[in-house]
Amino acid sequence: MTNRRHFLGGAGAITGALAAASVSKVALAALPEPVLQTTPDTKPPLVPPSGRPYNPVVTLNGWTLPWRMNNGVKEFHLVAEPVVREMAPGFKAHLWGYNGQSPGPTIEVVEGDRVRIFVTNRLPEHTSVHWHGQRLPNGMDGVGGLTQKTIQPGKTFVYEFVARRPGTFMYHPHADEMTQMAMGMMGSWVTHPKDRHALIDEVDRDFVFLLNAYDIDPGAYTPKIMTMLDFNLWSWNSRIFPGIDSLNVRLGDKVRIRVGNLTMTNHPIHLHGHEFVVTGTDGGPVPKAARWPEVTTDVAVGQMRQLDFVADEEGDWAFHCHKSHHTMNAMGHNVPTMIGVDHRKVVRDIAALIPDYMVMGERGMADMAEMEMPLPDNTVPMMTGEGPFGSVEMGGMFSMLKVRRDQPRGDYSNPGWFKHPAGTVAYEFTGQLPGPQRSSAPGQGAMPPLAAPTKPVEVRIRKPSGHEGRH
Ligand SMILES: [Cu+2]
Repeated sequence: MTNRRHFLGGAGAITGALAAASVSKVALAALPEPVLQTTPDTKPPLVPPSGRPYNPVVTLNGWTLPWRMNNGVKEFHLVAEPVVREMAPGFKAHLWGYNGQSPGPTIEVVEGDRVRIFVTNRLPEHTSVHWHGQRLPNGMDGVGGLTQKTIQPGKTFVYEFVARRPGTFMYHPHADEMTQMAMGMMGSWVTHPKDRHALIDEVDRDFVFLLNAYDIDPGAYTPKIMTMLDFNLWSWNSRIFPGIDSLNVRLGDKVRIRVGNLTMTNHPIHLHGHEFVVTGTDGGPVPKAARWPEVTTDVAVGQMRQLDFVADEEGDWAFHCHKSHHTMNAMGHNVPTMIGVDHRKVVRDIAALIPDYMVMGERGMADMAEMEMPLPDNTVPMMTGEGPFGSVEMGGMFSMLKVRRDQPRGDYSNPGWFKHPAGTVAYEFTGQLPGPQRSSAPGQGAMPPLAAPTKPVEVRIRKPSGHEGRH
């Protein structure tokens, strides 16, 4: 649901008092009313009601910020504030974001648009907004202390510039950045080309999302902001599988997916069943001669990648980060590998002391996905997601590209599970098995058998006390 709340009328609990105290009525009249979002659903594309037309993007589990036209200037109003984000059904996080959600809404404009963005700070500390990748006057770049004073709590700043270059960008604070990005403050920005562009094809479906990561202990609500590398929640637009919506397209659609990385590590993003081409970065369109087909592309920290492909294979295709630990949800990492260990005796001994003790991992970790292990409130299993054939055993940065012959144009709703044509699903073999072929080449590196020592080995040990012992 989209909420339109005016600053003075009926503003929510956190919102009204601060803003009213610091912004005069005259100034308020000049502000476009902030539009807030209360749910994490993927909103339908926002067809531009004014300005130059374009084919709008769809923000995965997000939305596009409406604007107001003021004498030819597109005016947006971002409100930096604490938010509650449902990261997956049953799991809510207390984050910081913009206009009711983390990430903030996507800002969509057209090359050449003059853009005015009001940023109101309802956080308990100062902030600023940096417009990652944009050409703009230095003083609009949003680096607190360097190019502007920070925006104090309760204050509103104005950024204004011309969106000079078409492409995929993002925005995030450049003030107490470590804290504010670890808390979820970020958003996407798309500048559409104003005319047909030699290097930017028109597409039928255009998706955008940001890679982000959190460290939230199972049962807790607030991310640990000091974590540098060992995050336990790897998310797309602050959602984790099975909470990430699928990307639903029609067979034959030209599809674009724009991915930005604001985590602390790189993410090799992998699409099943299709090859794509990286057609653009936050630096702009990639020259045609520099493009090649891929099925995985690494998105490094602080980068955006724009993937184009034709969705010409029907099905439910996995789409995920290829780091296997990034398709897991909150878990402990200090668990030894138990594959092949028969620890029945140990279990009996421990169970005598701790009745609820359970072993895990002697056959791999897949059992974890089906096990009904008691979980604390407000978390999700580390491997989960019910598919048509059982548990998908995934979490974190995992979703699906759903390609359907009968998906109506412009319809982004989930068509349900793919109905495979007869004879096209992997099946169990029940006949007589031929012997498997094994390599018979002699090994080069094998250890030679240990020969028994022919004569006793003498070892001399020097003890700290100074006198020698012979053994
Ligand atoms: Cu990853």
